[in-house]
Amino acid sequence: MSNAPTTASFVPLQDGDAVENLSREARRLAPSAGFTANAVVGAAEYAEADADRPAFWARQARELLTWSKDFTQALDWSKPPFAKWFVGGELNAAYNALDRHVENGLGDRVAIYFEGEPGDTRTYTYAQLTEEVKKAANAFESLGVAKGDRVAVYLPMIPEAVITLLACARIGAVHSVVFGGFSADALRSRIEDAEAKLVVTADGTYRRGKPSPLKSAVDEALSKDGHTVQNVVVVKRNGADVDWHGGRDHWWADTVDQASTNHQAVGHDSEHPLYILYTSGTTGKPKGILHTTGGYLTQTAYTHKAVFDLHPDTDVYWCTADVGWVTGHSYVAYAPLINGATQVMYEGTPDSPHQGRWWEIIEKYKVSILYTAPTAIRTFMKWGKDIPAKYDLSSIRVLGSVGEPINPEAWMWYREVIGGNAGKNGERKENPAPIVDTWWQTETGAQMIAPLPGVTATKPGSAQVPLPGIAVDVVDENGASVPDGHGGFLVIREPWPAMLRGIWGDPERFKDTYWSRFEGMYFAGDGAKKDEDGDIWLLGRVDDVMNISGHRLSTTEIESALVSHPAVAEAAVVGAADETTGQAVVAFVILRGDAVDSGDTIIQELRNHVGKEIGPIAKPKTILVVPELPKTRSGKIMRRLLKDVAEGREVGDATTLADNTIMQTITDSLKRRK
Ligand code: 6R9
Repeated sequence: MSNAPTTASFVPLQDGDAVENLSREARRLAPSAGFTANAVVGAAEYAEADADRPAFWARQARELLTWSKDFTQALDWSKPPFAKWFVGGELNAAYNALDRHVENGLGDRVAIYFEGEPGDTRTYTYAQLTEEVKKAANAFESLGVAKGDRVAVYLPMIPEAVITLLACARIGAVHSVVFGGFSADALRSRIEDAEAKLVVTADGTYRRGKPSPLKSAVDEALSKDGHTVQNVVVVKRNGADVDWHGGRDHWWADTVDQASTNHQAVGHDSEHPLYILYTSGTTGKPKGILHTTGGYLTQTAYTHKAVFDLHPDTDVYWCTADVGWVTGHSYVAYAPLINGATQVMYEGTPDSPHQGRWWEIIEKYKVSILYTAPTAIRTFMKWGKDIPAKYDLSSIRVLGSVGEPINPEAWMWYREVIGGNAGKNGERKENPAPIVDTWWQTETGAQMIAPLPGVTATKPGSAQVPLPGIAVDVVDENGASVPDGHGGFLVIREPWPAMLRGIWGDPERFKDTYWSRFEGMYFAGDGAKKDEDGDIWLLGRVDDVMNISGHRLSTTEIESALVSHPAVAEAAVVGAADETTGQAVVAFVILRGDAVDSGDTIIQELRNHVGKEIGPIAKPKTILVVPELPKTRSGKIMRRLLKDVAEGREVGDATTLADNTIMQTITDSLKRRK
């Protein structure tokens, strides 16, 4: 492989083209002249934002949103780290996502093309979606939900998920979505922490052709006293039998579908809470990340327009993220609708009923902007390029990536095989679709680092540049900015509109977690490097947070699930490099003296136990039973050494261990088992 810089718009993928060292990756892919000429955002935005950040965002806020009361100040940063954006302004998120488009004559534009896993489809125009949201808002209000109340949402990827979120936003209720793949226990702790009044769920969904239940987990989560839930609204999705709690449970069809389509949206304060979304941190207890209205909607809408080069009248946009994750909030439920886009929503898995399902959907709806995660791309690479080659993907013009670092091989494959496909007969595009690798977090609310597709010459594997109006830096241990060519910690130096406003019910934890590591800066928890051009390369988490298929899980959370099993005395969990999922969960466990080490049986039981405690995505890929764990003199488990074992490397420096023979004991015991 050649590492010579190139400005060619397309570099074909060579067989065996492996880039072992990211810092040697030097390809540059400039946007085509045609793309740049039609781009909605140009290079001038960087200079405008640099000149006056709050003024830049104030312009975006006024252009992208309709305010029922204009704001008087762009940013109040007088009490850091608690920011207020667009002070004094009032707006309604649902009105901005729906009613105003209908009022502007766009009522017949398709808002959502829904594709269910079994093949059922539904289409909602903006006018129809507005009616559905008004009905849901009326129904929720009639069940006693008022402004400021919390609503827990435990739904699959069906239109009712978006309808529910927007209905909550319309009445000023705060939604708290819990991913449908999380267990009843995880659901209960989130319902209790947020003190939710209403739960919206479905009987179940489909997973790889099989019905998969949801309502039963809600029943289990609410089976113990001590929660605040008064009502449960249930969407009939897969027709499974469900237990029914009269008085508490209501079918969506009997409540929402019957409600009036008249509902007046009133403005809420710019800083009114919009939602809580729980995410894993370095301790066992998930954090309820709080987002508010005006700033969040401004930055999600701006980035959705600028980074995907959105032309709302012609593009068909598809973000594959589940609404249970932040990407499904910002870039499915909110930004595309605020921007008046047409989007595809798909319920199921990429291999159901066959491995070409996504490409079939893209061909069918002529998707032009696709936003997905590296783990999916690597899975498609494994399945082979012959599968997408059977479909006409010529409509695609922008490809987005999010959730974890994308390795250059996957980046080039994505660009060439998906972005370069000009028809099912193997024709190639002269200018493959540009790739935008977008770095951001649940906490940042919206994209922070990403190329602009009509401006930036992209580099395979790098998110590259902070977006206009965003001040990102890489600093050393002491908080000093590192020179180009060096690595360190990723920080954000200035407040940004979509920033989290806190951790639900825990302002101290908000300060400790994000603002105490470096004076006056937000610490993201990621390692990063500036290359010789000053472009940013993300290097993964520097804390005990793992990234499995783009989903955040904490080592501590899984360890505490493991030790809650009676057979386990101690557990240590690491994220080991994995070809497909980025990282995989590897657990080292010490069994209790009286527990019988029955080999595969106990391992299977422990995996299922973690699945029950947290959810199937948290199940360790590998569980290794060991006699000891490596600990420092202060008792801290040295996960670094376990990671060496899990990744099959020579074990690194073990001199700070309290007992430095332990690593030998562990490797010997694992060898004996093989
Ligand atoms: C949006 C989302 C956040 C963590 C973040 C980082 C990793 C996300 C990335 C990326 C490299 C990218 N991450 N996007 N790493 N390149 N383009 O994923 O939010 O679930 O909160 O995860 O994901 O480590 O800190 P969230």
